[in-house]
Amino acid sequence: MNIKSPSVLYCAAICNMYKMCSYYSYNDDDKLCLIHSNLEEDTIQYGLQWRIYEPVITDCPVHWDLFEDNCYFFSPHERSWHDSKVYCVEQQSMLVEVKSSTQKNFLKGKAIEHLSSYWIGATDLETEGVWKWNTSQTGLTVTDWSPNQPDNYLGNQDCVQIMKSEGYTWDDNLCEALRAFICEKPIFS
Ligand SMILES: [Ca+2]
Ligand SMILES: [Ca+2]
Repeated sequence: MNIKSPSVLYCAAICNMYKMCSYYSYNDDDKLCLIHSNLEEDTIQYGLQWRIYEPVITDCPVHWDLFEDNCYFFSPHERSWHDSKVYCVEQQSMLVEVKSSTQKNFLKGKAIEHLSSYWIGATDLETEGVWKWNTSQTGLTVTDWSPNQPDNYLGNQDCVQIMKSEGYTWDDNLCEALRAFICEKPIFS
């Protein structure tokens, strides 16, 4: 069975989903992925374009949580929004970007579990009132604003936090405020 796959990493992800997968091969020219239960199988294609890979056990780093193919780090320490972003980049990750309601609920659940407010990756630093995910530079399709937020209080709130005191909904806050923060990176990276 040839599976269309945009990258060898995606092929690895497919292998990871099948218990029977003990090897996978990838054809980078045609962007095709093959899953094998063993190496003797006659489905293995030894054409020049094919390379065979052994699956690696994939898991999140220590202290990171797995949710739907992404790893999340809930910081135990507090930083400004900018310093939080720098910390995430240093860990080959980004300040979390919320793209689905299941992900939003996962993050909220973790914040409740840790009893903490957290910076997330949304800002209106570029244009007041226009909220964007900072790393991907995309607009917000999923939000969880607190009532009467965002309010740009005192004309100086450009960074978004999950706010403990408002039932872990979202609030725009002063970017220099010290908060815990959430980093995100794909499990295959
Ligand atoms: Ca603002
Ligand atoms: Ca606010």
